[in-house]
Amino acid sequence: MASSDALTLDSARISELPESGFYVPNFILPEEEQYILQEISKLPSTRWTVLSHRRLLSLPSQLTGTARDTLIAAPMPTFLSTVVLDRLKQLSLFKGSPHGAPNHCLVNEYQPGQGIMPHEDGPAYYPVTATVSLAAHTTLDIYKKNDQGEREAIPTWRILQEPRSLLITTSDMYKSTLHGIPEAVEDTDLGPETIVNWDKLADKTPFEGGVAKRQTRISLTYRDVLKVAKVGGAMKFINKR
Ligand SMILES: O=C(O)CCC(=O)C(=O)O
Repeated sequence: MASSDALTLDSARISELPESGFYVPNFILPEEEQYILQEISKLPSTRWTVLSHRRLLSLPSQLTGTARDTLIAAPMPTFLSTVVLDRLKQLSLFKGSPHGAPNHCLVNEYQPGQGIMPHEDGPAYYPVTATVSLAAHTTLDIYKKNDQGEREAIPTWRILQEPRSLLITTSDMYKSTLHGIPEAVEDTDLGPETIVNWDKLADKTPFEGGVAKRQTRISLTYRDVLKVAKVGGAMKFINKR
């Protein structure tokens, strides 16, 4: 999406999903994607938290406090704020959030075969999540909760996220569903019957055969952390650890 294009979410709503999920293909340009990827690659490997099924960076820092729900006030790195934050502002998604904009970004890197367990984003954040995909596609499974509030065993919906796309979840979609990325080396059974945002894809060609091999994908998950502590106030958390 060129920066001169008017940004609007009207045509981006995924109508099959509960309120509200939005998919914006080509949210950033290939050169903007390359810039962000290059800046991420310059960070020392020691900054990454390596988990068994992915690695992640929590920027500007990890959440702290006993409930791990507090951000120590700090600016977002420039490579995460220019381009994406500027463009998100035009969508007015975070207008009503406590800080008026995302103040935190989780950078996840997945190798083929890696994924993330089904989960909810939870109460530490204002209920809007904006995820930009870089370098490669993935599929995201969306699970309903049953009457007991537990996750159903089988996902009800599947979203395909292309490189450079933006996925937004808010409202009921944020609060009443769980999401996860299956650990797979390729995504299969892709098509209009199985992918809820099929008609919104920028380029169906790589997926039309129904199978797409996974490649290394980096995602940027932007959120507004509700509790922010100034450095002095944050010392009490640090001293407790
Ligand atoms: O990588 C993604 O697209 C999903 C990330 C995610 O679910 C999270 O960070 O909570």
